Amino acid sequence: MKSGFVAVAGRPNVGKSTLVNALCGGKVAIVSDKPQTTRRRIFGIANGDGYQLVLADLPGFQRPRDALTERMQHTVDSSFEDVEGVLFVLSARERIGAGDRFIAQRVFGLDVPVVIGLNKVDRLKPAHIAQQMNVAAQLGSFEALHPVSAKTGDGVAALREELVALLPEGPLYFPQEQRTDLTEEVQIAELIREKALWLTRDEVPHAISVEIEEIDDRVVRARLLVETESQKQILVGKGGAMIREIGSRARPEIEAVLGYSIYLEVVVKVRPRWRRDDAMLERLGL
Ligand SMILES: Nc1nc2c(ncn2[C@@H]2O[C@H](COP(=O)(O)OP(=O)(O)OP(=O)(O)O)[C@@H](O)[C@H]2O)c(=O)[nH]1
Ligand SMILES: [Mg+2]
Repeated sequence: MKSGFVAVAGRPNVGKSTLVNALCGGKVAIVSDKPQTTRRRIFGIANGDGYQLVLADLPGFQRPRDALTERMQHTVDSSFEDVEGVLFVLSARERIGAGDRFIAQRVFGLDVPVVIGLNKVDRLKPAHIAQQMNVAAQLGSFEALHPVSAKTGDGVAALREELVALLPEGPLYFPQEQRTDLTEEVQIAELIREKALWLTRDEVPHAISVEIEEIDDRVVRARLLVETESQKQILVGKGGAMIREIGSRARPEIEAVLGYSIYLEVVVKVRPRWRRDDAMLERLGL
């Protein structure tokens, strides 16, 4: 049995979580088109013939601006211990620049192999992909470089094999039917936040958090927290249209997590400056 942990690093929004989901063969982490979607470390577990690959999906590297982003960056910094390697994710759709070089300094300075995943190559011209591969190759002395599309699945199997090859002989760290270390409660809160992220923009996504009040065999009650009254109005929407939309998108996925039908109640609450409130962040598990 080969097993072990691989940390997934990269700038915000390059597709780390989408790629973790693709490597695990199912949804582990929520994904959105807004940066800073991932706020905590999430283990995504890929089980296969004779191996267990545990991927640590992480927040994107960033300069902290408040207590929340400080905690997020701390999570990133402390997640490189006891890993067998790093999957360094880049976006082929963007200029590979200073932000990536900053992360490269950190990950290539660790004493473990670094595999580069050049993501989002779908619908790019081969010449452009080749050019981005050249730029990526200059970031540091990598173990392997894989152009992939987390979206279409192109190159994902080869990347998975590469990562599995880094693993030593080891035990099963998680039961084989388990795909993530997140509790059901956190998975549900994340699914509600995901739907709210896709439907909002500008500063609103960053101000959203979700707290679960109650889960039983019929009902899930959740609170969607925002920082201001105007953000609340946006999330409630005209006559409650927005919050209903969030609920109806989240409910089927929550039911898939729980394995039974529920009534979902989501209310929007204002919690001024929760992102700077350490006690509140503790309570949210961030
Ligand atoms: N075209 C394309 N889009 C992708 C691909 N992978 C991810 N995306 C999109 O990129 C955006 C960001 O994806 P995420 O997986 O949330 O990115 P992330 O790196 O985890 O972002 P943070 O958690 O905020 O750091 C989403 O809109 C995804 O749909 C890909 O292979 N191709
Ligand atoms: Mg993410």
